[in-house]
Amino acid sequence: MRFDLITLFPEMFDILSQGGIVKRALTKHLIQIHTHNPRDFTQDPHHTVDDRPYGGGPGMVMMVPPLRQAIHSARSQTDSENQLTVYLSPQGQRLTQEKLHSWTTLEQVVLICGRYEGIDERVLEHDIDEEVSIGDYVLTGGELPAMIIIDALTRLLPGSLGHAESAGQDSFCKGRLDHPHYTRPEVFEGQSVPSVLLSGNHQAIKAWRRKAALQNTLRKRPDLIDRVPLTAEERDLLEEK
Ligand code: 4FD
Repeated sequence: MRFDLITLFPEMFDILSQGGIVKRALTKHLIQIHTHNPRDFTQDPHHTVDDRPYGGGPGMVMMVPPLRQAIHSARSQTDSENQLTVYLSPQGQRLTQEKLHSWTTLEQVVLICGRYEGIDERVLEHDIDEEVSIGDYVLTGGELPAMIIIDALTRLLPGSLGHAESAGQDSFCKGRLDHPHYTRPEVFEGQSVPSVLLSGNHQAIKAWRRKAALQNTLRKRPDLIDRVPLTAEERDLLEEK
């Protein structure tokens, strides 16, 4: 999978190659990251990429010509038609683990990072497949949301996580939270690890984890249960002593 970032701040993405699972995926050639700066597609002496909004008001808007040229240049760099162009904005559809899963087979993901008040609406109408938001808050640019998409997608690609890791049993699989985790020491400052986890009884451990995950979900994120109602099996699990 290749990621193409349309950004006025390409240096921000250097951090991705400095460590962690994304760096490893780059080294293993599981992913590629390319940046395209709309400023490089300007002709005027000041390399203008933004302008004042028609109709007045505060702030600036990213103008069509350099932005559209940068997007077209990025998209022309692959022969594949298996591409998706995403605009990160607070007005987008909420990013979900489900949406990320549906993107894992793409050849190219083009991520448009807006600055100022956003981009000229005509780019949205003509050049963007999906407008996506990482959550209901406003940032100074789309670069951090784009990095979140790169991070979350990379860890879903086959070969990206090691043996020990694994994206299978994550939080948000099937709309339920993860179970609690414990490691050494067995007792620390009077707090002990639930004894079932030390029992070696793998069936009992599995049952405990499923119940604890469900209790976690009910307590911390009841909205997830509303969306995917309890199954008969889950009801039984909760009623056990
Ligand atoms: N919640 C998000 C995305 C971008 C952003 C921007 C219009 C501002 C938050 C378009 C206004 C882009 C998000 C840049 N802030 N800031 O995903």
